[in-house]
Amino acid sequence: MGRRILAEREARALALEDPLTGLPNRRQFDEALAHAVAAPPRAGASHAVLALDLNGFKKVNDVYGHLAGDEVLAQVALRLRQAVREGDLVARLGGDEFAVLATHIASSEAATGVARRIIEALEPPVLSSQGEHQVGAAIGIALSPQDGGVDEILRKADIALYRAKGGTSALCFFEPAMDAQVRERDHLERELRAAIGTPAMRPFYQPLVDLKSGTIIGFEALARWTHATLGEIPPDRFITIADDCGLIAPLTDDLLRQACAEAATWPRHLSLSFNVSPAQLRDMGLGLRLMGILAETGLAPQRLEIELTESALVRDLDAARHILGGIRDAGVRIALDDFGTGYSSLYHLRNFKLDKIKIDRSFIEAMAHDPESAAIVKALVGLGEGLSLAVTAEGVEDAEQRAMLIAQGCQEAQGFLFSRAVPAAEIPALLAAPVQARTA
Ligand code: G
Ligand code: G
Ligand code: MN
Repeated sequence: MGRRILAEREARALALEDPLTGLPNRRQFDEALAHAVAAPPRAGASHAVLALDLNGFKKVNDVYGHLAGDEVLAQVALRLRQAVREGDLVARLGGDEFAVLATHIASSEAATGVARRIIEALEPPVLSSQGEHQVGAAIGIALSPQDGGVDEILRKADIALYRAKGGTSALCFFEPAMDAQVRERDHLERELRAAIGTPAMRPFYQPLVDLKSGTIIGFEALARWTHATLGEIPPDRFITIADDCGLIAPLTDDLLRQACAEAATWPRHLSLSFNVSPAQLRDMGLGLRLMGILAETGLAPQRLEIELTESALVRDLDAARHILGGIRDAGVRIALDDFGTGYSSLYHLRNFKLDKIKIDRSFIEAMAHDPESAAIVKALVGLGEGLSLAVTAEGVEDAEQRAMLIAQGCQEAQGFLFSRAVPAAEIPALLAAPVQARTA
């Protein structure tokens, strides 16, 4: 064979093949898919596209290095190829994303069968030169012709994959309703991007109260987004979106700047509590930006308290330790939010030198009629005393709860009994109101 022909053949292979795994690449996958869709299956049968994404692959790269990551990908490629039928195409689309084209599948059950075989094939740990790695997979499935044409089908398998990753089942079929949801989410994401830095996005403030005296000791900033046509969008929803799409840092900086500037105008004994989302505890720049905002707004670090959930700490202990250590040294306090719903581990209380626990409102709500919840609240108050941690009861809604908490020695609380979160303009009135309003 001539040199030129060899070189051409090699160039073509390179253009269609992923060099790391030897699998077909996206281009070859697209060609094969177009080819398959052009030759429709028998009546009742389908071509199935399975979009696949590894779980925990980023961790392999981060912890064991890219070489180990490469080895794992090569092993996974091998297992995928063994798990599918002769004639099915396994491609690597990039990173830890793979796709399978299984043609002439008799039924959706048969597509499920293919997906299950793949999931099972990836269950045993994968070996690299650095050790064993557990990498499962999530799979989204779309079918041709049911789910649309060539340019629709992989996108729809991806939508189903996204659902599978967020859900409890590792495998998920595309459904038309998902398309609408994805569009709605995409719309919200764009609107969120536009809202950051405008008056539509601002913190409200809910007071923290000294239970016995009824005096206000600080405020928790709670994000509020008022959309011109969609109305109030709940923070749970837009914080999740911001976390997912890389907007959490600009959103937090904006809210924190507003809240710190506001808090700097309050009487000096009042503190500001601010929620930091789980995704942010991997953001190594967080500490510096936070210190910058304090300096810029003139709020003393001692007046700021950061609220975290335990799941955030646990996800990446070292990163959390690094980020929190720095701001804590500067005098910022750290509180563990929603305590009792996550790991509730004493290890984290000790290891992170936390300043406060906030007892989740589910315990406060249940306390009056459920002796076990009451016992847990009591135990947490005792724990706080023993470890010199402040304890705040969240979600106090009535006088009975308030009385029980006082009887158990709890000192601080928050909840609708005292006030909802209010806009900054209403804070002076709250501060001026007689304490009886919060002790009756
Ligand atoms: O404010 P509530 O009204 O609905 O808030 C719901 C959830 O959203 C709570 O868990 C709260 O911690 C979270 N949240 C509210 N404001 C913020 C914020 O500014 N940043 C982050 N990360 N979470 C917030
Ligand atoms: O997770 P985090 O503790 O940051 O959440 C604060 C959330 O609790 C906000 O959604 C706030 O509106 C809500 N909240 C504050 N006080 C009460 C209360 O007394 N009852 C209820 N049900 N929710 C409350
Ligand atoms: Mn909170």
